[in-house]
This record gives sequence, structure tokens and C-alpha cells, in this order.
Amino acid sequence: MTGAVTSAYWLAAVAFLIGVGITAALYAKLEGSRARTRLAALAVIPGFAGLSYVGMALGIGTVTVNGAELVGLRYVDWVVTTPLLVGFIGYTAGASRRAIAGVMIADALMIVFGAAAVVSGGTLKWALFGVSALFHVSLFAYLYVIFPGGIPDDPMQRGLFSLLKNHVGLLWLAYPFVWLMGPAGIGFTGAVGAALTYAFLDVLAKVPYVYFFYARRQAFIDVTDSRA
Ligand code: RET
Repeated sequence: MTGAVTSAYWLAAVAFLIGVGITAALYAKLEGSRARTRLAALAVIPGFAGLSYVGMALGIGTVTVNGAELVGLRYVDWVVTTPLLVGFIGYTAGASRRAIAGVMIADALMIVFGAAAVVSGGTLKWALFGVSALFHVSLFAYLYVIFPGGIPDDPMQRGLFSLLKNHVGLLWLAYPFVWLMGPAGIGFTGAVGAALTYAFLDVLAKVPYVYFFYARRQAFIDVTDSRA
């Protein structure tokens, strides 16, 4: 691992620590709200990512399988935290437990198939990439078709939902392209380029995300939450 990559990983870890601080501030501001306990789980997103990046900076968890290098902690981080990112969007939209579980499972499968594609070769690699991409497409169905159907009339909640939906809908499109261009795909860019881009994207995907919850916390303070 080059010095640039190690430095980028440490910088990302610091950025995630700021994300944990934002969620702690949100938790404090939501005193007395029924949403408080559930929103505490929001801290897992930057918290787990931060720990993963510390591990990655220390060179932990990178394995070579079938001649391909898999940065294990990156995929462990994604499989834990990205279902939470989409799950919280469903929660904000007032979606059913079933729909929230559905989006989280589809997201986790997208990551698992993506990781399997990294360490596979030939036709199998591209088949696994295709399955992962299909799960990615299914996330759009949740975000743009299923979730908007049940959203309550509260303007704050609607505003937060549309912010989160578009943030995830647009930013996440970059990931399969970085993968395709990088060593796991056609190898146009090397491992260093991919690592730096992922670090940058991961911070952008998580720190503003938790900040949006903080900035629009009013959406949770006054709304009576009927879900048990
Ligand atoms: C892979 C490769 C296979 C095809 C697809 C992918 C999508 C990955 C995504 C990852 C999002 C990660 C985030 C991390 C935040 O820290 C697995 C790269 C579709 C969308 C938001």
C-alpha cells in the first residue's frame, strides 16, 4: 500500500469520526423523541466505517484470492453500513417493515455479489457483476417507486426523504464505474486510483448523509411515530 493510500485512509477515518460527532449531536437534540432510540443506530454508519478505515490504514483484512486482491474490510464495511443507509431512507419515508427489510437485503446482496465478482474470473466474474448491478437497479425501484408511495404529508419529512433519495441515487452510481475501471474490472486504473476514489466517495456518501438528518431533525421531533 502506498503512502498516499494510507494517508487517505487515515483522513477518511477522521472524517467518519466527525460523522459520529454529528450523530451524537443529533441524539442529544432529539431528547424525549420516540425516534431517538432508532436514530441512535445512525451512529453505526460513520462509526463502523471509521473503524474499518483504521483497519484498512493498518493493512488489515486484504486477502489475495485466485490472484485477485480483495480489500476485505471495504466490503465488510459496505455490507454492514450500506443497508443501513438505504434502510434509514425507508424509515424516513414511513415505509413498512417489510419494504425496509427488502431494500436492506437487496443492498447487502449487491455488495456480496460485487465482492464475489472481484475474486472470480472470466464469464463468472461478469455474471456476478451483472447480478450485483441488478440489485443496484432494484434499489432505485425502492427509492423512486415504492418508498414515495407511502410517505406522510409532513413537509420536513418529505424534504429529508427527497434529499437522501437523490444523494444515494446519484452518488452511488459512481461505485460500479470505479469498480469497472479499476483492477477488479478492466484494469484501466490501478489499485491506488480505485482506493483513493473509494475513500473519497465513502466519506461523501456517509458524512453529508448523517448531517442531513441533523439539519432536518425537526422531521423527527414533532412527528408522532405510530410504528412499534
Ligand atoms: C460494486 C461492484 C459490482 C456492481 C455494483 C457495485 C455497487 C456498489 C455500491 C456501493 C456503495 C457503497 C457505499 C459506501 C459507503 O461508504 C459492488 C462496486 C453495482 C453502490 C455507498
